[in-house]
Amino acid sequence: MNTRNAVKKFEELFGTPEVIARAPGRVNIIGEHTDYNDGFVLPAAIDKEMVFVLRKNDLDKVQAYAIDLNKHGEFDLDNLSPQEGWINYIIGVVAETQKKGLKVRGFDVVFTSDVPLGAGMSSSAALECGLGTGLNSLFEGSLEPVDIALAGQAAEHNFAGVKCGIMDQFASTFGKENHVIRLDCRTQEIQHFPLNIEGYKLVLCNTNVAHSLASSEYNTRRAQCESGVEVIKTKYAEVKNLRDVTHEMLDECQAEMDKVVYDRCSYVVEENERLEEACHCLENQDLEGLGKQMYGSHKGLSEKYEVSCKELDFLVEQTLDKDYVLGARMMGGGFGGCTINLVKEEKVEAFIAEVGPAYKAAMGKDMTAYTVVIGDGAKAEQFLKA
Ligand code: GAF
Repeated sequence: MNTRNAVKKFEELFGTPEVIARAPGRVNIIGEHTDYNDGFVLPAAIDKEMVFVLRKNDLDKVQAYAIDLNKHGEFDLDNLSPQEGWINYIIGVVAETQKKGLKVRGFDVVFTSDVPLGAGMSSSAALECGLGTGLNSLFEGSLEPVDIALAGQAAEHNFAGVKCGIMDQFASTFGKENHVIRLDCRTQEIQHFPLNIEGYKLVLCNTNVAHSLASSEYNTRRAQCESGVEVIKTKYAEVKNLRDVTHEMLDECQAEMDKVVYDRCSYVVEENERLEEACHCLENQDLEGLGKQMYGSHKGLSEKYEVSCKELDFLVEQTLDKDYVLGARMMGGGFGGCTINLVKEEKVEAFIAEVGPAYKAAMGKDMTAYTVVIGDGAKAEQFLKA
């Protein structure tokens, strides 16, 4: 990531920086739409990140410059109400870290990113966690990483209007090189698992579509899961969330449930099981088994949870006749973004060279491919002039 450019721009606009902070985007191996159901997820931070250059000012306002958009924005600290566009995320992080006790005063910030926007790699969590980490350092706060991650999630809820779970912000904050995170979204317990996929690579294929449905349908899915739980609770009072539900409970309540709600709940129960199985596979170096779980996840997301789209389905179908691809599935919230593929290392180039043109011919759009490396989570450091 071009930190030097960001520093140069900052010096041009505001003077000498005080803090440099960075936070990555994420992939998710398996466990999709399970986080807000108190279930499990298996994400990892990637080698694509957002970089922030910051300094305090004495103006009681925030002055921001987004390098990649070539846009300036500013707001007063005594008016933290939501606004349209990218500045809303900055306002959200300031407001939500303040609520957690950080004393944010006026500051200047320049930021840049190589996390593709709208690609399902969670550029928004990179923004929230990078800025939160930077502000905590700039204002010598005592927020713990978990507070910063939760402030990021709250910014999504209260400013962006997406009732997301905790996966993206936890991955961006707690990522560890060469490890995936098995996150229990109920207890927030984190287990770092070595990602031993020797001979294979994680390849992301970006559909380059971001359907406008994404945030409204996301909130609808969450509401459907909650309405399913309400029905199950009438028979099983101890059930708090879909995490607590078994197939037997669900089937017993099927008659009282809308068919769509039943399908959504059934997907979530199965996806938690697939994740458990995927973890066993990773522990036993059973990459074929892991790949099978990934395909199962995609089928469920497409047919029962209905968050896929024709472009994502096409990219997954393209892998089915390729024995060097062990698994493929849509990743993230859905309705566009990327597929994640487990591809034999020496075939990665051939894979991209074959699927890219096939996608263009069928969908009329370019596919962008990324081979990702698993990296560390958010960090901040004092700026030291060279
Ligand atoms: C988005 C959300 F932000 C996450 O919390 C998660 O629910 C994901 O969609 C789906 O698994 O990235």
